[in-house]
Amino acid sequence: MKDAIFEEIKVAFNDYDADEVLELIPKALEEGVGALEIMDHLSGLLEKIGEQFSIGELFLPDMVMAGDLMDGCMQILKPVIMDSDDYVPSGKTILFGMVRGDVHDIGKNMVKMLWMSSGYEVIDLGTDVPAEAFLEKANEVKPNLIALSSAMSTTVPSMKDTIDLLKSRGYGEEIKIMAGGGSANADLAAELGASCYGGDDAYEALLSVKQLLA
Ligand code: B12
Repeated sequence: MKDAIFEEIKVAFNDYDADEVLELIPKALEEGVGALEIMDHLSGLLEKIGEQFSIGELFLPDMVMAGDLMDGCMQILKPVIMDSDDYVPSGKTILFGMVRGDVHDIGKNMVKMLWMSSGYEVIDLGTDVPAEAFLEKANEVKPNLIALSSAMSTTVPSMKDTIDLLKSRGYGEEIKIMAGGGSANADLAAELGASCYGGDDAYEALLSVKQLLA
């Protein structure tokens, strides 16, 4: 059952057939497929489109259409995920954003959604956030954690600049700095001087935060 509907979603997604995809998502939910599983499936489809872009089989407009379509899907999945049994206000605040130069926000929004649905307050600075803006907001709100996301290898230097600036002002000790996003991994996070790597996907990001802010 799940395989069949996932295949239908895949075909419609790859055709950028928004009407069809946006009908299939609620249908999958009705059939009992979990919202997180659907989100995972859609992420895989996006990743494939990214791979085809990188080898010149697809082009920028494809990524734009796929990104818009994913946004539409997330609008349907968001209330389901936010209506989580896991919700217990934690009283903990996470300062979050995409580093300077990076406008990808689908992954960040997924992570944010899972954190919020588990009771964390997330202050989302959005995309293309300069290091100084992270510092200014951190000084203002004194978060329990600062989480940085970078989707591209080209914005890794921005992540480094942000970590350097934050550490020069005392962050990274008591208030940890977490690195994540498509271009990050555990080795890179250590190399950049982050306090930790938050994980490969939104679910791992949630587990890391639960552990870190327990
Ligand atoms: C959709 C898309 C776009 C859309 C973005 C729309 C949007 N609103 O986000 C648009 C069209 C705008 C776009 C633009 C560009 N893109 Co683009 N894009 C993608 C694509 C296909 C999907 C990204 C995505 O949403 N993935 C799905 C999400 C769920 O995955 P994710 O972001 O990795 O997030 C997950 C994890 O990383 C993790 N996570 C995320 N953040 C954090 C943070 C923390 C703390 C933690 C713990 C975890 C975590 O959890 C998330 C959920 O599971 C990727 C391909 C790919 N492999 O990802 C390319 C990709 C990222 N783009 C790429 C490129 C090159 C570009 C452009 C430069 C293209 C151009 N020539 O203009 C521009 C750059 C714009 C900019 N300045 O940022 C390259 C980057 C290559 C590189 N250098 O690393 C990729 C990898 C495609 C490729 N294979 O070549 N893109």
